[in-house]
Amino acid sequence: MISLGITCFPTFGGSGLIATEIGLAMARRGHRVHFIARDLPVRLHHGADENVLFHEVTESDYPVLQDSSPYAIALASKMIEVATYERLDVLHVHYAVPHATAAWMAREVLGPRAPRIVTTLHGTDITLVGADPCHLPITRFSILKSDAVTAPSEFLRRATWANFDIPTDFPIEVIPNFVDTDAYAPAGDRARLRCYLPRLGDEPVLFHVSNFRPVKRIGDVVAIFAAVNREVPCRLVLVGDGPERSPAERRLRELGLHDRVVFLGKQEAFADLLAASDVFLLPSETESFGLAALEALSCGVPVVASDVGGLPEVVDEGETGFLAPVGDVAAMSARVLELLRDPARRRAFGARARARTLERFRLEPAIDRYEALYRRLL
Ligand code: GMT
Repeated sequence: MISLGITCFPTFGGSGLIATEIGLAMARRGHRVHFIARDLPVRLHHGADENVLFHEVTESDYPVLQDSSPYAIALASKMIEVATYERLDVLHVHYAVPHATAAWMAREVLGPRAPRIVTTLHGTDITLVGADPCHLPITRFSILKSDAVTAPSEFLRRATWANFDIPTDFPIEVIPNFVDTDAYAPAGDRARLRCYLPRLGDEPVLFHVSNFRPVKRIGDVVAIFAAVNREVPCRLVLVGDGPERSPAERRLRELGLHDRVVFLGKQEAFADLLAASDVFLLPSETESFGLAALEALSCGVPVVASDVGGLPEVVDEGETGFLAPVGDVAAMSARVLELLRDPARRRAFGARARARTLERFRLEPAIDRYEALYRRLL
């Protein structure tokens, strides 16, 4: 039995979902799992499994610290406490910034009693935040000090070596992200879509899921939908929330399209709605992997996305979806129309998407690889 600590951001995002699924799967395999986070991770239903425990990182609010709450220090202290009381064997942190740094601090304090540190990189820690000169030296150091480092795509492995000037013989294991193929399955529920989209007849439905940050290019989602809708009347469902939601809602109203669109906000249970849709849109500026696209493919829904980052490792161009240069709204709209105008082709893409997800991105084989990694370190 491995005593495993897991730290992640409890936000509506792929890294937290992946961390949670790893923890829950390890608990099902009889290991003891301790989540150490600021809040209960999304989709962690605490209490559902006696092998899963949650430890909240609490931060003190001292006036002298002004607006800067020292999260990394509070986290490191909690890691030390949990590692000591629960005799952690492995501490698996998701995101280099600042989680790998906090884990390194904890290890320095714990000395020989310290757990082994596994760092999984997810994207913005490498391409944006960590690569920012004000974070770069400590991010690089924390990556190099981890006992093992993993990345969800070949793209992110190469970006880590390049952005941090790390020699390519420094091992970074690529363990692709995965999806629960039972939860994300082609069994769609068009009737439930109708609850959100009144008067939805046979019109096709486009779908998008994200945290609505600028990197997701929500403006392109709106522009693609508007262009497609001019040719083939359709609907748009958006799941998630974030800073770009308001501008998108405003734009859709300006275009007079708001009654063809529904914003569901942050939702956990949308797989049946996704599976009942026709095309998934992900025109991001960058994605280390694109877990939302994988969830769509698992549901048998073709993806039209940017040809960037790790997306070509997830979406097979011309077979399970289409990829176009970042910002090329015209090309993406044309690809969506191709799929909508040829339902047989769309279904063939969907069937291949499901088959390839089952071949390459199932949960259990990925968990086998994480478990093997933990055992190797011990
Ligand atoms: O995309 C985001 O802004 C959320 C972020 C996260 O924290 O989950 O996503 C990153 O990690 C996911 C899980 O590995 C990947 O699927 C996303 O592609 C990656 N996002 C970016 O690289 C922008």
